[in-house]
Amino acid sequence: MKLHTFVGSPQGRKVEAVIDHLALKVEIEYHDFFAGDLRSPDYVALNPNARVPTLVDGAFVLWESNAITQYLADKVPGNTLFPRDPQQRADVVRWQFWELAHFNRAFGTVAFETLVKPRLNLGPTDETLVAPALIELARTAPVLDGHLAKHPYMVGDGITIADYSMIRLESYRTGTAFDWAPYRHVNAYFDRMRNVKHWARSAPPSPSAVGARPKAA
Ligand SMILES: N[C@@H](CCC(=O)N[C@@H](CS)C(=O)NCC(=O)O)C(=O)O
Repeated sequence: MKLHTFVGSPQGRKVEAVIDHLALKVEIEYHDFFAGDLRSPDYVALNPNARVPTLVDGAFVLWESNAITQYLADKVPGNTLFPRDPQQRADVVRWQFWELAHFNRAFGTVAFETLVKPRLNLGPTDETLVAPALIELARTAPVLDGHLAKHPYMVGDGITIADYSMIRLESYRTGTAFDWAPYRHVNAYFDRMRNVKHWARSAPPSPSAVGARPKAA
């Protein structure tokens, strides 16, 4: 199997963490986002969205990070990352939909507009995008905080793929123009999960390495 991603891609890091957690043998190709690799005809033929991640397993090509995490977990019998029990499984899927559609969609917009753009000199912050995203983030952060006040992980007593999905933007919390102080359970969860070795190993070596082709060892 082969994973296409770029260094530090939050959606790609979910998948890299799952690969590491399950000790799967997957070749990882890091594309250079800034050189336009994702717009190349070869890559767009694999993923017409021109986004990462994309998994290739023989003739099967799969994009959408949460679908990839489910597919990989299902390939390893008996693992606990994506439980077989229908209710636990639906719970995992529920949080993966929620993070993509609501919480991290809003967090990602605020992080990109207020932190990533200034950091990488990508133009002015678009306040018309930031304003509704802040409203959505303020609506969803208490939901996550309330859940984490009562549960150590998103589902059950251990890490599932829902956790790797939920934490994908944790490294952008500091520096993003949102007041996280009221959400102490979210902060504690992000701090704890940040040190989980499978997640930590997917981290970029530095903020400036994000999106760039890795230097040859
Ligand atoms: N819903 C998609 C989103 C993929 C996505 O937006 N990936 C980002 C990197 S985290 C990307 O490739 N961005 C490049 C671009 O938007 O041009 C997924 O979960 O895989």
